[in-house]
Amino acid sequence: MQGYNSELFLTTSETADLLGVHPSTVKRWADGEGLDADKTLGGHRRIYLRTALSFAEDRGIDTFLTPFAPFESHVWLAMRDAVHHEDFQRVRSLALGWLIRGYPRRVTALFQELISRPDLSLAQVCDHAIQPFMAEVGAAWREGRLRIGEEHMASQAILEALIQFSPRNRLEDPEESANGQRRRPVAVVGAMEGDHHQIGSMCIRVLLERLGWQVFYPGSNTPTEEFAALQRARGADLVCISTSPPATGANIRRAVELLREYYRPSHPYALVFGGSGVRSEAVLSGDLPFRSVDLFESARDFTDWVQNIWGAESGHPRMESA
Ligand code: B12
Repeated sequence: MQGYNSELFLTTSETADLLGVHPSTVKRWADGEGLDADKTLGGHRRIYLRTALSFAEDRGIDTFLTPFAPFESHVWLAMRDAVHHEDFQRVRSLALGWLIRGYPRRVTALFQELISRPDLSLAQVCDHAIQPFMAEVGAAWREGRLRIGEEHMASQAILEALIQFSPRNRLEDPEESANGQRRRPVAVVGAMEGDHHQIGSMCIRVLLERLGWQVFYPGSNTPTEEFAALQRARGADLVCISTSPPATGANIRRAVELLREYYRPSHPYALVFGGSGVRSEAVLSGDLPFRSVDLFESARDFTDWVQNIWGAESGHPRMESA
């Protein structure tokens, strides 16, 4: 067969994933039930993406690519790089192109698709797709390739993609509401006073929610006193404060000093600062009352910490992987 190794020829199991059926169903369809397939020299079936999509359309099967028409093949390749090679370059250039051409809803849909993939962790998507994509958006704006309105649209598109995965937007889990005794760990997550960047803290909010935490989210530019008040009012086990540049070590130290004044041993909690604004000079020493104080630059390191140290120490049931 001609060009069977082209990037747009799918294996039987890739076709099955796309069409939401078992690979044996794809084989049956390919063996005389209307799905055209080529064979490799080794005898393996290969199905051209377009063929699979028009077959799906004929049978009324919706695929994850349906909302992206006419860019199905671009999205297919971008998702394949992301899922199989942890390479998000195609995702980012596709999203940037859509932004420039005025299709922010497609950007939201693309990131939603990434976030919903069971084979990618949310931390991976935040650190390797969302963070570098927004950095590219910032660079494109500085170079004059994007207008400020488009930068705002990019932020909005990403925030919308993330918020879809907040449990408040899902149906209540009946088992959870019926079973009042099992207390979920509680966190307060927001961005530091004076910091209007919201996406980093939103990543951490959704990540913790996925791990089974109950999260109170005051948003960006949250006064330090507000973090303290919310922690006490909600009995939070963890307070996470996001900082972006140009936040400095001095800002973090000031926040720690203030939180120390408000700290009550009757309401113990761990304190975490995170984001591209954390700096090693902010390393805190001395006798601090918090259960712990940590700094993280990435969502991945934070997730490992939450799962390996915090989860075990607090005695909460083992949480599912984010
Ligand atoms: C979008 C954006 C904005 C938007 C924010 C919109 C919104 N609703 O959030 C708006 C337009 C409001 C904005 C404003 C400003 N911005 Co701005 N902004 C950006 C941009 C392009 C993207 C930031 C972003 O969302 N990144 C995506 C998230 C996911 O990345 P992240 O925050 O780093 O989070 C990741 C990690 O750090 C970590 N993380 C983050 N938080 C936390 C928290 C915890 C607890 C943990 C564990 C981990 C963690 O996990 C995340 C996933 O990997 C960056 C460019 C860049 N290179 O980052 C500039 C950037 C951050 N902004 C910058 C500047 C200068 C400003 C302004 C001062 C501009 C101005 N002159 O008005 C103001 C500041 C306002 C303020 N006081 O905060 C500079 C900072 C430079 C510096 N060194 O000082 C940057 C770097 C752009 C640049 N190169 O000039 N900005």
